[in-house]
Amino acid sequence: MPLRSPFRTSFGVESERDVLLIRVVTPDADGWGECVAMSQPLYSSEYVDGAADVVRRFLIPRLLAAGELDPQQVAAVLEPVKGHRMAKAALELAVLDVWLRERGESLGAYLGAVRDRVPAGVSVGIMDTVPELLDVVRDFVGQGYVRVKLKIAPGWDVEPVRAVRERFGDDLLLQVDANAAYTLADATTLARLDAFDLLLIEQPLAEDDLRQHAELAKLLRTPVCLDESIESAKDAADAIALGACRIVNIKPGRVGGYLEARRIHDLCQAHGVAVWCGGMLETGLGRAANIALAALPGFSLPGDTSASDRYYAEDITEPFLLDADGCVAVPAGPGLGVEPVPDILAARTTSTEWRPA
Ligand code: OSB
Ligand code: MG
Repeated sequence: MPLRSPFRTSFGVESERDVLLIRVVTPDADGWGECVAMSQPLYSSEYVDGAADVVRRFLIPRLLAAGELDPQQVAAVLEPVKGHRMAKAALELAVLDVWLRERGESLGAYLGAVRDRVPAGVSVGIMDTVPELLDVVRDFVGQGYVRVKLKIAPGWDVEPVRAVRERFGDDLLLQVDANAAYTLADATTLARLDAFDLLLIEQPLAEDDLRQHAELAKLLRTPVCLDESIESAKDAADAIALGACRIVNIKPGRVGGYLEARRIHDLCQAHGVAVWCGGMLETGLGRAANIALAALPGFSLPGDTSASDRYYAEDITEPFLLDADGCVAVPAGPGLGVEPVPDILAARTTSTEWRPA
């Protein structure tokens, strides 16, 4: 899937999205799951070819050997396989989707959604120059996005953030995401961001630096939010107990699925910790599921749940659109509530494998 424009973060540049989809077929329905693993293991250790391999060789065989099962049992069946949460999440979502479609229930209703639309934020990559960044942010604000997230990295932090805050004013909901690019030794630089009234700073330090995030949090006024560090509800419980974050970015792929994502939501809600729904440049399939999750009551901050055209000139589903209030609609149909457009999917497909039960 070619991206409309290259997406640059502290860990690399993405110009296209190599998407692994899983389709589960039963006599009554088809179910879809999207794997969020990227082409290279730079955001986390998973990568798309590795995900395809573990799904093919270890996950599907275990699932088929388990016989008839409900989606709630998928994670337990796959649990002996270590890691590979993005691969597991895709498989669980496909099973959950087909099960819900058979029952005529939407994913949002199943998960406990309390809204029929959710406010959309936008994640803005690192640019070559500040004027270029200001143009891009101006376009997104003009389109109606209710919150802007700037990717930062050492050398691209205080100045771009200052420029955006000065240009767009104090009312713009603004936050930053470092994708683990700093160390505790950078605390004084990061503290300079306190001047710009940011909603949060996302994942400033390495994924395994929970204790150091707790130390950093004491040195910053800006709330620390964790992304890469949180791979499970257990991680979220530890992070909260340590004081490592006040906010959690919930990405279902990163935590092994939508059911674990809901457990993190419930845990954070009980602790008064705000959550929001992250994204991984999903197509309409993964996007539909993220938007359903973002409609749960604890999602009190706008997510990276942008409209399809922020990423793709042509999505593989009917595109998600931004409404006049900067929101996207939660799909109401059975399961994900959207499906691939056959011709578009066929044109984008580079390979398929079929595993009979
Ligand atoms: O860290 O949130 C991140 C995209 C790919 C990998 C990691 C991240 C992101 C984003 C974009 O920030 C979120 C989106 O709009 O899908
Ligand atoms: Mg992030």
